[in-house]
Parts: sequence; structure tokens; C-alpha cells
Amino acid sequence: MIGAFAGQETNWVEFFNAIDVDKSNDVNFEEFQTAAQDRATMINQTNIEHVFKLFDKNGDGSIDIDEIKSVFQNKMELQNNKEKRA
Ligand SMILES: [Ca+2]
Ligand SMILES: [Ca+2]
Repeated sequence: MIGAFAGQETNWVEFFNAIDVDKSNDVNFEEFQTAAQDRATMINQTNIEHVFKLFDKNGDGSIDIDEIKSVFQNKMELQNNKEKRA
């Protein structure tokens, strides 16, 4: 899921809705982990926690749509950082 949407600009709403399984308008760590493990070979357990914290800007333990939007708008920066670590 994450990989499928990474190259597109405005699909963060679709992405958010896809991973917010219970439609609570926030994505908790379990939902995020499920989405990541389901779709992404790129993310291991350690990275899931790291990426979740990147999304969870205010550190309240869930990701809301504004946080998703923020990360997608900054995704180029994140991708650059990832490439540097790799
Ligand atoms: Ca939810
Ligand atoms: Ca949050």
C-alpha cells in the first residue's frame, strides 16, 4: 500500500482510508502495522515503529489525516533520508 501510493501526489486520503480499517479517523499502531506488513516488503518490524513515529507528529500514539497529509507532502524529504541510510 505504501509503495503503491508513494509516487502519487494527492492519494493520501485514499491511503488513509485504506489503512484506517475501523474508520475511526485515526490510524493506530496496529492498523499501521497491519497495512505495512500486508503490503510492504520494504518495512521490517523495527522500521515499522520508526515510520509510525515519523507519521505520528504529535506523538499521541495514533496517526490522524492531517499527519498523513503532512508526511505525504514531505515525502520527497523522507525518501531522501531513507536513501541516505540505506
Ligand atoms: Ca482506526
Ligand atoms: Ca498523532
